[in-house]
Amino acid sequence: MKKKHLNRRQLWRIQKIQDDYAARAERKHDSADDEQTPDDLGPEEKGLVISHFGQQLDIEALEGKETGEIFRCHQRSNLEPLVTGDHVIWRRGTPTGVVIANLQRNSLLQRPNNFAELKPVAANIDNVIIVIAPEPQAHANLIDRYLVATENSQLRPLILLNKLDLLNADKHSGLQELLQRYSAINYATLMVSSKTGEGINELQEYLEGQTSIFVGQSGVGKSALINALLPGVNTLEGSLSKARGKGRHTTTSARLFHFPAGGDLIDSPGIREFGMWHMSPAEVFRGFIEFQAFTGLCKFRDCQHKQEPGCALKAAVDAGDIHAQRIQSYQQILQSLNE
Ligand SMILES: Nc1nc2c(ncn2[C@@H]2O[C@H](COP(=O)(O)OP(=O)(O)OP(=O)(O)O)[C@@H](O)[C@H]2O)c(=O)[nH]1
Ligand SMILES: [Mg+2]
Ligand SMILES: [Zn+2]
Repeated sequence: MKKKHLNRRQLWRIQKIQDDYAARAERKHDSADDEQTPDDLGPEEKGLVISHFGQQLDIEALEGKETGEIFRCHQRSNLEPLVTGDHVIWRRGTPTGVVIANLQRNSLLQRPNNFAELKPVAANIDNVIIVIAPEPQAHANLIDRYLVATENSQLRPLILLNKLDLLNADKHSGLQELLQRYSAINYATLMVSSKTGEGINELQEYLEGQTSIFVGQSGVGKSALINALLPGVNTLEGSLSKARGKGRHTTTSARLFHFPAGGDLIDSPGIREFGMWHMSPAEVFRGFIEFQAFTGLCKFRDCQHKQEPGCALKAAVDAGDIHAQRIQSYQQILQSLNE
């Protein structure tokens, strides 16, 4: 390769560009860490993460005369990603405060994003409300994926059928059968309509005093349910299909709301898929609660529960103790771990 000789002016320009670049990076680092000098910041206090948007967080004050008010903050860059429901130590500032520490979490719901990275969704929750509806169509495998996640995080799931007003006995008999399948293995299920209010009181009783997150496909009515449970919060719900992609109010980040009588609800963005690649085959198996009674009963220790002779799960399906669709779902998730 021909050696390139740079003249003095060219060298000077390169040096200047590099210096500018370094200075910019330094400034960026400073602003992410401490926008203000420490003197501009208030004392350390406890707060609750209500929502987060990119680099910024909405923190609710848990102390002092402004308890309950929400302040925009950024977080110290050395902290791990914070999520809705996290308890933190923060300091007020103008225009933005700073979160300087996160307190220990009791629980954490995580899910992979579109870039195959595992992201925390919400912390310190008790219940995961898996919302399904006649429209958009419910997928058993997505429900099962949520159940695997909740079973492995010691969270309590509720399978909630919303849009009961749209339920047509003939057209949606499969959906009712689907719900019965889960109540048969002792999962809590409920049918409601955020539109007519049917079942909303019962749902409220189930949720009050605890922290619950609404999850599920986009358009099933998670935000509408929160509006129905907490009139006046107005979480901006979207309208289905017609306006899809055209200013539809699809939820883009998780947000926490308080019940006046105690307890919290978290609205979360809808998803299309729930990747499970971060889980081990053993964790997936543990996520199917009705399989547990048959652990170790197959003829072969390494039974894959496919076509092997003496498979206890296969026998349970034949005896009507396990639904064939659940085994299918299990196999489908296992298969996806290798993709
Ligand atoms: N008929 C009927 N429509 C409902 C009901 N609940 C919600 N909807 C409608 O369903 C659409 C979607 O509702 P959203 O609450 O925005 O759905 P979401 O689950 O929050 O969607 P994402 O934020 O995209 O995840 C809206 O047009 C609601 O009005 C219901 O009980 N019955
Ligand atoms: Mg929503
Ligand atoms: Zn087996």
